[in-house]
Amino acid sequence: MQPEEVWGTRWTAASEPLARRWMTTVVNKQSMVVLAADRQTMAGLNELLDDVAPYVSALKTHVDLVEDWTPEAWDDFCARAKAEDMLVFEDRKHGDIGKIARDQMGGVYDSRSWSDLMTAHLISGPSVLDGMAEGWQSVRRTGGVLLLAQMSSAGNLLEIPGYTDAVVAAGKGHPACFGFIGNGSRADELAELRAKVGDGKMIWTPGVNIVTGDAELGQRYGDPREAVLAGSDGIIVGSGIHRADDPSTAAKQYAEVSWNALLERA
Ligand code: S5P
Repeated sequence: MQPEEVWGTRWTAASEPLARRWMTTVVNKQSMVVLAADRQTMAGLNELLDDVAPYVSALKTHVDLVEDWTPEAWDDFCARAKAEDMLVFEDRKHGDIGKIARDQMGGVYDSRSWSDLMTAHLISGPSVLDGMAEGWQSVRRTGGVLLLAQMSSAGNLLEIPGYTDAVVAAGKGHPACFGFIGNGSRADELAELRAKVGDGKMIWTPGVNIVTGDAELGQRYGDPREAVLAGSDGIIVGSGIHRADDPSTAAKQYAEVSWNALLERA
């Protein structure tokens, strides 16, 4: 199938190269799965990648939770993910002023050199988008920011009236904004976010699991099919895959659920 057939108006409206790259990979791999690879050792991460690579279209990392991190091991891990046609997405949740966010993309982890995508809160204002764009430019790369417009955790302050609207207004027309993080655990709220965003930007959703309901430390889970039908363009799945008895089978299942929902939406 061609991406245009599967993605419809989203393909036409979201014409930036990274968005097109994502939508093409989803069609090639028949999977909207963004793997939240929240394991704490390099061996655990590499084993996970071996198990699930065919069913995952993007790899989401938290580089600072890895206990035995080294630049060499990390470069190797990212290279392996990229060879499997995955976008590498560091979930850094930047929130400082633009010039500091830019410089934090250097430092020990040097995330500007290996990440294709990165998260940010807009709490400090739109300079974070400009600063992060400069971060990638400084190593002659282009990346995309996913702005936190909603969160999956109970009691999060992004629910305060007006916040989500302000994030969408700032990100919608900004070239460095790849899209938004929406709340996958509440399909009705997600559908409202999609209406505000329109078709021009991606929405990726954490807080999805085949087992729905309240979970550890305030996390909430909704159904992945419902999230896609409500407008999600990428389902972020962590423990549903990396803590499963058989991560490969679990990843395959999430891939199938997401792909079938995307075809149903088309
Ligand atoms: O609102 C959010 C935003 C994010 S990016 N809620 C989240 O859970 N996340 C991330 O998604 C979180 O940092 C974690 O890496 C992943 C969810 O993991 P799971 O194990 O609950 O599926």
